[in-house]
Amino acid sequence: MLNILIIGAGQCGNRILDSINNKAFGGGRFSKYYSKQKFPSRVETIAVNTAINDLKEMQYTKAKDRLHIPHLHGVGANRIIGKQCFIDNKDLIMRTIKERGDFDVAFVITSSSGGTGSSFSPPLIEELKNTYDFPVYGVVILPFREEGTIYLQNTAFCLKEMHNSGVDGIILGDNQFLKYAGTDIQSAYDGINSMVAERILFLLEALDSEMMMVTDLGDFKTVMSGGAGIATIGFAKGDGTNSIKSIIQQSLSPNGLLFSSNIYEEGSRAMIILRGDRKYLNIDDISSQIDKLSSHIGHVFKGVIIRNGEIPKILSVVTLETTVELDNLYTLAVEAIQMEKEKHDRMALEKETGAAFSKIDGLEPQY
Ligand SMILES: Nc1nc2c(ncn2[C@@H]2O[C@H](COP(=O)(O)OP(=O)(O)OP(=O)(O)O)[C@@H](O)[C@H]2O)c(=O)[nH]1
Ligand SMILES: [Mg+2]
Repeated sequence: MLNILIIGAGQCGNRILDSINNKAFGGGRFSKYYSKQKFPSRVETIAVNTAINDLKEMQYTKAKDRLHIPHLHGVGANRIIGKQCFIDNKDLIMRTIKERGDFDVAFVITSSSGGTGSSFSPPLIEELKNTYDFPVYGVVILPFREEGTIYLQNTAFCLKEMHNSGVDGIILGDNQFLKYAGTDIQSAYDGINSMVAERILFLLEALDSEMMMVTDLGDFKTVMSGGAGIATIGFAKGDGTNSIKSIIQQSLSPNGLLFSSNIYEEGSRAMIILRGDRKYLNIDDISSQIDKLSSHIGHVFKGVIIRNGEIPKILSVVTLETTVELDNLYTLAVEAIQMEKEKHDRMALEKETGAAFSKIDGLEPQY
């Protein structure tokens, strides 16, 4: 049995964590009080936030799993304030984690673009790596591109700092790419959170299952250590009639992935996990499809979990060697940083020259 730690930092991280607990406890509003998590592993979840309201909003996560770091109401997307706030509260956060016991693996979930989660996560991962031996993975949600310059620049710095934190791999999800998940922003968030949660749960189950063909934490580590340290997760579900080959392909297509990538061009290593009734899982078909994939991207691990009566579901974890989409995002971020800097310089100049206010220098109000 594996011991797994999942931390959700900031509002986005908290909400995805809550979605994980929703599915893990069975979904009812009160299920967290009376039912046990449906994990094969021992999973500890901790939500960290500076905004008490974000923590209160969680419905499926126990109160003891919510850690409030007192700092007004969030850090307003300011990563400098966020980083200082992490330093000031590091001991409290690390003590809370230590009290939960030993772990085999940890995941830290956050948005890249806000203030709290994006500034807490890189130093938190660094602290975990310095303190413990287990691998730590970041699960990072990228912003809608039209959300503004501050969110873009935060993303660029958050990802770079996380990459340099000693993290064992970063799994990307992208709000922009997944926005079809809902018709308005709230339903898109809910849809995306649910997609990410479902995949993480599937992954946890696969790492800790009695399988017909085994993939384990060791394989996952090998996959995640491939490529440029960036990965994404694909998922697809059969309908009982489509072939296993086509479901595998679907899980690796833009429809199945959490982040835009042509994995046949950009992929470095992969792990494909198939779950369902034996009648859908023809090993020859699976092997030939996976061999085809290996010929494009190198090594592919496969795991098969037999579930009587279940239609097939497939999870694919793919690490990327290069990513055009991330390059494009960094180009946008550089423009955003320049725009903010020019604005800053203009304001500084205006302050110096006094601009509008200086017009009344030497004048007094007349009545
Ligand atoms: N997928 C998804 N994205 C979200 C959700 N909530 C916020 N976001 C995205 O997260 C980014 C904002 O980051 P938050 O996580 O809200 O920020 P925070 O870490 O709470 O930081 P501060 O509020 O600035 O202290 C934006 O790009 C949002 O689009 C959510 O529930 N799901
Ligand atoms: Mg917030």
